[in-house]
Amino acid sequence: MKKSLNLTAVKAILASILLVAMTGMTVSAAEWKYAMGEGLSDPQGIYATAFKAFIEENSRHKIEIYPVGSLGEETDMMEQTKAGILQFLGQSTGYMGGTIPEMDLFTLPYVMPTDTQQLDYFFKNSTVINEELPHIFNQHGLELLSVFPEGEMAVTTFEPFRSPEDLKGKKMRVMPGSPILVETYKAFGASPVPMTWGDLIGALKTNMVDGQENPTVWIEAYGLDNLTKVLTYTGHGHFNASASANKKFFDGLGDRDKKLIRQAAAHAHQVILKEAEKLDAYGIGRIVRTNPGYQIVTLTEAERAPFKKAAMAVQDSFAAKSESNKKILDQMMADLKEAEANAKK
Ligand code: 6CS
Repeated sequence: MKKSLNLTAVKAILASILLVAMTGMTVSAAEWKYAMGEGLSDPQGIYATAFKAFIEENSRHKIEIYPVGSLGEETDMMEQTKAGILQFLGQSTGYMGGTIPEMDLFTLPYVMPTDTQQLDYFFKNSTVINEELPHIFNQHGLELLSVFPEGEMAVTTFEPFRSPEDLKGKKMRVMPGSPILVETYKAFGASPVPMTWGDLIGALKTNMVDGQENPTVWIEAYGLDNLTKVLTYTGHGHFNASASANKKFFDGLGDRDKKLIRQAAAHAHQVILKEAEKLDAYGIGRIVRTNPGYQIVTLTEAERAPFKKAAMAVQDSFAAKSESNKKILDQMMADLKEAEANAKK
């Protein structure tokens, strides 16, 4: 005998289909992959862990975090994300300028401030990050979620330096995805060597390179102070990282999941910005305590002057590469002026 569904059951089925369609409610739980260029206890790991916690506490979805090395080098991750193999990417901006030229904005010498209050204001309020870069990331198949600071760049070498002349002929390792970092160290008198993080320790041990730059929290965490003799503050740069999603994946989500991801990113952004205010002090504090014989040099304003002069040509070179680069640099300068004015309040 043909069983016919009674009217109530049909109505209930239609209502639940309508509910899912209207709310974009994701009834199925998903497992999303998040790869990053650092370890879980590093700044990018702090961000990713906070992001994961928010997603898993507010949905049935799961986030699998892949720290650097677990899926290959940081250089591979952008392509894996653009291909949709990964849903989320945590990446150092120094690895991105070769693919997204505008991202070399964050590696320009003597542009980013070193003051943590100005940085905090900038990373929360800047037009560059909140309005301009999202469109640029979309053009590259990515959905920008966050850009955040990890600390002032410090230069570690085997010999002290105080001028571009002192750096002449010195092989200085730079992150491998940034034409601007190459131009910067050439302008500083050195011979830049683009190299992934995975090759740097060995290169320092075998004197394949004469020095490198990184924030102190990273220098201390990975023992770079034990592989070099001098740490020099030049004031020329800041280490920053980004978080993004594969755009096709993101666009294919329902409104509810899109909102969930945006809220998780905003939460993780707040968590890492709070932490970022302390990272430099943590880093140098631990170096001084654990490696008391390590030489720390802070260049004077007079010693910084020739480096700053050389940096102007690099900034002009960045702006000259495209109309988009010039536009975003002009906006960055305006955002930083606003950050300087507001941080003083
Ligand atoms: O120097 C590097 O390549 C690494 N430095 C930091 C602070 N994060 C990850 C990156 O690969």
